[in-house]
Amino acid sequence: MGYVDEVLESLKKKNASEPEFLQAAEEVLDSLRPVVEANEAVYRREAILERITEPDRQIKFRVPWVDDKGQVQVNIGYRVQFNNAIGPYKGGIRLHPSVNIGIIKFLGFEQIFKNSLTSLPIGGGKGGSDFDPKGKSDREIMAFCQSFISELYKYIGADTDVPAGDIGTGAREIGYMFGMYKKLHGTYEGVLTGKGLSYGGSLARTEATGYGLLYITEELFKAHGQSLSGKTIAVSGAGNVAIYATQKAQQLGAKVVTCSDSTGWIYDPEGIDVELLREVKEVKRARLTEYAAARKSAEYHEKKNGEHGVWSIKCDIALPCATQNELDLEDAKQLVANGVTAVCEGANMPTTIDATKYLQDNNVWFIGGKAANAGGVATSALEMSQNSERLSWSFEEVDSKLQQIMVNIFHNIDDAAKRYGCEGNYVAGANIAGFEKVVNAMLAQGVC
Ligand code: NDP
Ligand code: 2IT
Repeated sequence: MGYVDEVLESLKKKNASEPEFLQAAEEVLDSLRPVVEANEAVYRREAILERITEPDRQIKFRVPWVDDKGQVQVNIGYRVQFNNAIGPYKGGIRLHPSVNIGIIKFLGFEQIFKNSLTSLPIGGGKGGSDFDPKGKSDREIMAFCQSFISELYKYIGADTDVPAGDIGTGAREIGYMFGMYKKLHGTYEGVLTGKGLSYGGSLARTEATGYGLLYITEELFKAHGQSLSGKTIAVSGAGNVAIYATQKAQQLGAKVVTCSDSTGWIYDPEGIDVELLREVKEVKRARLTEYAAARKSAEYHEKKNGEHGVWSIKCDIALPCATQNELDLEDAKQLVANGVTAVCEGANMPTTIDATKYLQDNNVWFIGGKAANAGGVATSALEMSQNSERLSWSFEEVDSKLQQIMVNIFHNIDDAAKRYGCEGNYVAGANIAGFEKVVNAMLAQGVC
């Protein structure tokens, strides 16, 4: 049995209760085969694959907080510090009832390669809690965030581990966490990114993941002699990534006709009204039924299991921007039947492995999340730079750096795929390019 298969087998035994982590590990290791085969003796001796798939450490803690009725609630908090070969651990905090250690491990593992692709000095980590922010008052959110960080603060720091937003964690939550960190630690430092602009946040961080997704998609089309102008796009999600992906797509001349949330989805043939969507989701924190109620051209569909949702709509480009495994094989077949040209992942691992293979086998250009959504964490790293030099850059400066980073990522993953004989396989290209840099650093730093 080859080295990759041995390690995958052992991972399956050791992590049987963590299907999302196993899925992420299998996707990466499978596509690293040509690199591993070319370096097998060294990687085996140095146990590179065993080391890169085992987190440096996993922190799990109790998060007690008092709700508005005076009742004490208890949630579980996690931080997985996966790999810091190329920089301090960096990755978001997910607040969602589905969060468990396997989900945080899959996200932390992917973050190693994504962060490496940005070309900036950041390692991989991720955190979160099974806390559900939906329907909570501002005071309850603050109580949770303060309790969460009052344990986590011991393990993070501007040069150690720098958390940020993810599902359920936006500027409000980061603000409450930053305030409590500052009080407990007694330092004013860039320990979190995605901060408000008046206390160390970076312009363009809010927009960065969605904008970055469109910058790389644009470069993909350019490389194939096409542009985004006039293209029809299906987006899923209605959160931070989906909103700013939609905004940038429209600026680039495409038409986004869908969005979705956890209870339903919208088909708006005249194009999504981004300002209305922002009002419904960012300000009112309401459901998409409110979008439909305010817009004549929009059809609202309740989410139903077994139906394709936004993927049933004919489009040139599909941008999954909600959550993991939201685009399965049947959805992929529907997209291909409808003539889709490209799928680029705004979310982390939104496409199942068999759906990805089906899309690739049917010549759909496919860029996975580690490359396509790297603009968010890249801009977080730019926020860290600004915090270190105690300066704030203009929106244009950050945005143009972001654009350059995404263009570079596209060419790096394209080149890596070509180097290893799998031209056009951007998933393999991203995994290989991300892996090479981290492994070189691990080898240079010895066994640690
Ligand atoms: P948000 O919390 O802002 O939005 C998530 C959106 O997805 C919401 O509209 C939510 O619906 C919807 N959704 C639908 N089904 C689910 C489900 N089962 N679980 C969670 N959400 C669901 O998160 P983001 O936009 O920040 O994140 C979206 C994806 O992008 C995630 O995979 C995240 O890991 C990834 N990502 C985020 C980055 C960032 O900078 N924020 C950077 C890189 C990747 P509802 O409105 O009903 O809650
Ligand atoms: O998945 C991701 O890359 C994020 N949620 C952003 C992480 C960050 O540190 O900005």
